[in-house]
Formats: sequence, C-alpha cells, structure tokens
Amino acid sequence: MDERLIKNQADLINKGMNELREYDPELAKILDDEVERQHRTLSLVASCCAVKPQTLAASASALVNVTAEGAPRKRYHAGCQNVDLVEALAIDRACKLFGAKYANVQPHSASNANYQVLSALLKPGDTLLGMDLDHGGHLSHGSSVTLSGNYYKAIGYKTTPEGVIDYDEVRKLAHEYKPRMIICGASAYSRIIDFDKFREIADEVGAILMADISHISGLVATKRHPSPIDAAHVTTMCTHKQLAGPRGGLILSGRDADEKVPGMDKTFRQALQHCVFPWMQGAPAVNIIAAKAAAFGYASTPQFDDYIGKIRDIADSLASAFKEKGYEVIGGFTRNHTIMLRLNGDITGAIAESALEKCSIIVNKNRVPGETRPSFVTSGLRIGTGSLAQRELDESGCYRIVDLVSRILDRVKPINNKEYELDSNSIQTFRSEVEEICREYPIKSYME
Ligand code: DSN
Repeated sequence: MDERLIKNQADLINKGMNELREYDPELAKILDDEVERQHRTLSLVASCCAVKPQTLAASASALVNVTAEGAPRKRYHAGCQNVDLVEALAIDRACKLFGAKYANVQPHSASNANYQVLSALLKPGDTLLGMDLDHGGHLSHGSSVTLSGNYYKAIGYKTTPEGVIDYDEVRKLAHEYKPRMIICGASAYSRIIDFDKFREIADEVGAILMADISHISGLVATKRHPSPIDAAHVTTMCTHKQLAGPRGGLILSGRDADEKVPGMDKTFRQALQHCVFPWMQGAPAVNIIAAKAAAFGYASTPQFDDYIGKIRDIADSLASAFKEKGYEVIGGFTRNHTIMLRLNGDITGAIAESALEKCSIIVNKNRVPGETRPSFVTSGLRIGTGSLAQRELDESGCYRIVDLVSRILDRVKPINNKEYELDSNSIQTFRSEVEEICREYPIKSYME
C-alpha cells in the first residue's frame, strides 16, 4: 500500500481536525468554544453527561462511509464485514449489560425507538396509556403535541401530590380504557418505578408493556434501580443520558422476546427486528453503533459503577441542600438522579433557567404536577446529577452549588413571567464563583 495512505482511525481524526481548523475556521471555533463552555459551566441537566472521549472517537470512525441496510450477515449491501462485527458486538454487549435476550441497536434516538415500537405493535387509533407530561412523562408517551398523542388514543396517568406514580389510578384507567399498550418510564420523576406492578396491571387487561428507561439506564445497568427487561415486553432507551454514549436509541426485550405479540402472528423479536428496518428507518448510522458498542463496554466496568454511585450520592446531597435552603423538593427526596423543584412566588421556571444560565449554571425549566403556566414558562426546575458526577463533586461542592443557585435566584427581580432584572455586577461575581467551582472539580475524563 502507498506509504502516504492514512491507515488508522486516530490519524484520520487528527487530519480531519487539522483540516477543519485550516479550511473551516468558523465552524472549528464554534466546536472549540463548546468544549470550553462545558468546562466553565456547571450542568445540572438531568438528561446530560459528557460522552467518554473513547466513545466520541468511535463515533468519528470511517465506518460512517459504509451503507449497511439490514442486520449483521443479512445486508442489502456488500462491504459490511467490519460493520457486521461492530453491530454484532454492540448487540452482544447490550444484551449482556441489561440481561436481555434481544437488542436492536439501530434506532437514531429513544423517541425514534418509541415510535418504531408503537408503529409495530399498535394500529392507528389503538389506545395507549402513558405518563402525563405534566407529571413527568415524555413527549413520545402520548403527549397531544406529538404523533404518539394523535395517531393513538392517548390516556395519561398522573402522580400523587407527593410526586409518586398513582398505581391505583393506573389500574383504574387500564381497566376502564383497556389500552393496547401501557408505557412506563419518565423524563422528570425522582422515585423508583415499580415495573412488576405495571406488568401485573398490563396482564390484567391484556396490554403490552413498554418501559422507556432513557433517564435511568445507568441506574438499571448497575442494579441501583430494578430492571424492566423481564417485566416489560419491550424496553427502550437512549444511549447518551446515563451511559455516557452517543446520541442514539436502543430497543431490548427479555423473557418475552420469543413470545407471540398478542393479536399478531409474530414474536416480539420478529416485530421489533422489522420495526426499525425496513419499517421506519433506512441505513443505520454504523459509526454511532460503534460508539454504542464502546459505551456498553464502558458501562460494564467498575469505573462506570463508581460513576453511577456518585450520581446517586450527589442527588441525595443536592436534595437535602435545596430543602435546607427552603426550596420545595417535590416528594421531599429523590431515589434516582433527578430532583424536581417547585419554585415559589413570581420566579418562574423560565426566569430561573435564564438567570442561572447567565451565571453559568445550566438547568431545565420543567412542568410540575398541578402546573398552571405554559410549557415555555413553567413553575419548576428539573435538576439532574449525571454531569456533576463526572466532576466527582463531594458533599461540600453540592452545598456550594445549591447556595449559589439560591443566592442567584434571591437577587432576581421578576418583571413578568419571562423577563427579570439581574444586575451585571452580580452576574460577573456569580460567574466567577462558578468558574472557581469548575476549576476545583474539573470534568475528570476531559483531562490529559
Ligand atoms: N427527553 C428529553 C429530556 O429528558 O431532557 C431530551 O432528551
């Protein structure tokens, strides 16, 4: 082979970065600025963490050049020998990590995975029982602004005032509406989900149970949260929230994989295999599948177990600190990585999110049970600990951050639902404090 040919992944990525800087400095600068932004801001976003550099590298592999419709060893294209090995590795690792019998690693996101499963197992007009968006559910679980709430007759179950899923209501609604599918799993929920109870209810009414564990995938993988793999007929998740993986989706099935789908002449394995390709998706992003394989590999290590342990410890410390500062933690405590705060008075979720961002603290405004404000305003904040755990924050760091949040929000003077005053001197002072915390607790995996 010609000596000048680049023959390995690392050299290709280096050449690419050099070329980007030389030929497209505008884009290169934005990308560099983002790395820097992540170092000097504190992310308290429940759905984020920093992708492991090894996983990032896998996502930038030359596999991206291969078109590979189909499944390993059953492709519609030639030239797939390495892609087949990578996809088979990702499937094997996903099954081992979660104790599943079937895995589909091709969905581009968890929402896509959810729609793929819905469209495979339900007919338009069938009834779907999912968690109400205001009570912590996800858009794709039946919200009226999405396909899931329009192609299907979506019914929402709620949480109690303590922020706990009202299983009696779930049972009542299931018996009343006889849904074809019940979806459990949440985007803004701080308690343990009783997957076995959901299955019991689903079986009582002959419904299919789908669990979306995007938010708690790491807790499930490390056995800090009960697993839905055998309780639900189908489990979905994204790979970037707690797995520190690439943006992508995953579909799994456990003990029901080779059972017949009720009312269909197919097993779950067959229906799930068909629902991604060719039903809804074309060629997979095989470079992202490589990154998923890397993420599943990392998620099987003791280091990952430590990381998820920190996610839990930090969540407990933050919840206590917010309560000490007089904030309402919905439900009073957390059992996972999420803390839901109901804000008092005129400080809306939108104002808090914006004011904190000005001071380099990133949070999400969020709807809360009993919400009276629109989605772009809201009365709550959703706090999560995936990114803070990568900074290996200790208890004193947690208290410093909560103290900062509290002092920032105390200085904010709301004008209306979205506008507010916060003087520029205070912003500068708060930013410096955040940067000091960021320096003291750097993102460990992003250090030399
Ligand atoms: N599902 C949304 C969230 O929880 O933030 C986006 O991933």
